[in-house]
Amino acid sequence: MFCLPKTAWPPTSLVLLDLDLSDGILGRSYVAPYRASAVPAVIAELRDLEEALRGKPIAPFDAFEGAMKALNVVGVSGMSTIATSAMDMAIWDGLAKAAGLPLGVFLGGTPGPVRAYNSNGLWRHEINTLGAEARDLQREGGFTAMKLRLGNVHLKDDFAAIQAVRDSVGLEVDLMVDFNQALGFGDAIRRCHELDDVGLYWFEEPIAYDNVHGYAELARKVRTPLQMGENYYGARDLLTFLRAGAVHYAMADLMRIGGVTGWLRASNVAAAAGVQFSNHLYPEIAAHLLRVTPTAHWLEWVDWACPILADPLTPKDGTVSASSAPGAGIAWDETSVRKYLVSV
Ligand code: SMN
Ligand code: MG
Repeated sequence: MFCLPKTAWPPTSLVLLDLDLSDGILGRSYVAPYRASAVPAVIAELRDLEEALRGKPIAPFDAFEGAMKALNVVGVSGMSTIATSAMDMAIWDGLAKAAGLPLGVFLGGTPGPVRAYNSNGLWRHEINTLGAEARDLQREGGFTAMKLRLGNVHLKDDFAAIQAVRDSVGLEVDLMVDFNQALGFGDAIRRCHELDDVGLYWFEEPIAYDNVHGYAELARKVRTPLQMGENYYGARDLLTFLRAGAVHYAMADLMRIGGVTGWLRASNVAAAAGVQFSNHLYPEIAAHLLRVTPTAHWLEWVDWACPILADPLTPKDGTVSASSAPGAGIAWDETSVRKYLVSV
């Protein structure tokens, strides 16, 4: 297990997991718990989970249920689910490798592209540079959709940011906007109404991620679809939002939703509710999973893990296709890993 810290935003400390599933099969996954200080806790939980798996059949369902039961004494949300997700993704990777199939095919799907938006930039910073950045995001991989971060102190700066991107890439590009929980409820009502008529694709996380009633109220008041989900844990949290009519679109972060097992459960809950489902980060695995997601929506493309991957994915014509190698296609660039390696 390794940790890979970087300094610039997005601040990424990656925990890389190699799970020895016997017969020479290594299940691999990574999670990005954002802060370097969170890494030792994730690793400690992973060591517990590894101990519990020893000598047992390789069965993701049992491993997942066992982990959630064992870890609920320290709380199901947070570190427990993050570690469980990493373990789960590594097990599924190993099983698909053992079957000699790409993960998405192993799960019953077919290989192929999924439509993607470029999320590799347009952070909330200096407005003057947004136009050039947007153009670069569009060119790299032929993207026709991208995400801009809003929630500036002043509404005029949100408008200016949108204008800068539109002036640069035109109206044809689908523009998602993400507030990253920046607004209080009252301000969100005002801000979302002000921005409702400028043709944005979705409003993401305008308010605190766990304010279900706030989202439900907002969902009734805005015309631009509401999107959220990167911060909730597991299918039950998603169900809470769906039951409350609190979202128009939903997304899941593989580190919080419970890895592949959690994604399969949550995505089918979303599908039953008729809600389109996207990923948050982890595009290498999401490219497989969106092929077996009944209401598959957008793949969020980020290249954060690319520096340590031996075969990073390459977006093409605004789409991403999962690796065709057996498993999830996650292999480490060992030289690069050694360069960033930090012992914990
Ligand atoms: C985001 C937040 C934190 C880290 C990475 C990305 C953002 C997104 O909310 O949805 O891309
Ligand atoms: Mg977001």
